[in-house]
Amino acid sequence: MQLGIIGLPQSGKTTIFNALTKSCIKVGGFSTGSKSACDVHMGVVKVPDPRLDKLTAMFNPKKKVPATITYVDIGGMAKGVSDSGGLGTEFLTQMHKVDAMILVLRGFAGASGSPSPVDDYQTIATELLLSDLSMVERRIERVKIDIKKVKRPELDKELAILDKCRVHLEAEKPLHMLDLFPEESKALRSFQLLTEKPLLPVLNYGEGVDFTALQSALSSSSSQEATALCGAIEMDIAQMSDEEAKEFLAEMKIAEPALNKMIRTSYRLLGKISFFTVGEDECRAWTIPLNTKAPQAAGAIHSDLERGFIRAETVSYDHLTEVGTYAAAREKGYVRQEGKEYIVKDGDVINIKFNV
Ligand SMILES: Nc1nc2c(ncn2[C@@H]2O[C@H](COP(=O)(O)OP(=O)(O)O)[C@@H](O)[C@H]2O)c(=O)[nH]1
Ligand SMILES: [Mg+2]
Repeated sequence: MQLGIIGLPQSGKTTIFNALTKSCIKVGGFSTGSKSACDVHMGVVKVPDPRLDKLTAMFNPKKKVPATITYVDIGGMAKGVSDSGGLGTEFLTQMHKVDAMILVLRGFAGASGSPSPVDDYQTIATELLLSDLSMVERRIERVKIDIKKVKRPELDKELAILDKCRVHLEAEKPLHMLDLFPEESKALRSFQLLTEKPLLPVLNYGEGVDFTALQSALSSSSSQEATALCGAIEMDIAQMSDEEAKEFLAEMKIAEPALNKMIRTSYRLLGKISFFTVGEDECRAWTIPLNTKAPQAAGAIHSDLERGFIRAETVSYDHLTEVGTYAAAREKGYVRQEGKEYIVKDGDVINIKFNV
């Protein structure tokens, strides 16, 4: 899973990226997103999950492998970019690779004045919409020309989908809110439109700012829960040793870094869940979309497991940890044999039986 970090210049994208990935990339620099790949930073982050920690303590494996998210710090968003020649190519290339975007909104007093996260949210949302709209309009023109030359049913279908998108975008609604048939979304994917991806607002607040007021205004205007964190503090915490961080958090009376919450929120908002595999070699968390059937979940581990799937020996995390050992779970009848139609639940501990 890849998440892009976007936002206006100087909103704290690189600061948050550093905090997430424990990197030390220079903050305060300007990036245009158009010149070179150097403007783009990429890092892999382990998803904090206390359940995996507990399973690891139970099975004492050689290795613990958490789920991961790749974060990409993408500069290059600014007001008016979509009419002044469009978004940079490097920006677009990166955006097409991500599953969703985190939109960082400045919630601290900066060089460009007092914070206005709601306006900034609207500005970016509009830029993304306009970029898609111009892409769709250009495509429509092309298809119309092609239709005049040859008669192909696919072209008519494509035109119908594009028109549906155009109407939706003109009503200022992002494409991820458009109801489409599966084959329509599949066709749409090849156009690589930006508003098709979920956009998660994150308020980056500073000292002396009433962030609860900003956060609730933001949540209502973006019609989804906005995460709030203080990028500067998070970056400091990320650069401390584990010991120091623990002390600091206790002093500040914070249960855990706000970043952890942001990581989990993004996981949930993207409709992802985790299942686990356990054993002496490794305990591991795997990421799958909500409502995935057992064979496809097995495919997340290896394609052979999907191809040769026989059944999934399954026990829920709660049941397993309630009794403390796999043998006890079996004795209690908590271990189930699930077939091809089983829908994997968040926290399932699974052992795939397969034959290839
Ligand atoms: N007060 C305050 N300043 C911040 C915070 N996060 C970032 N900054 C500052 O804002 C400036 C821009 O940060 P940067 O991460 O480079 O923003 P980017 O352009 O979006 O990548 C830098 O001078 C940061 O030190 C924060 O939470 N509070
Ligand atoms: Mg930056």
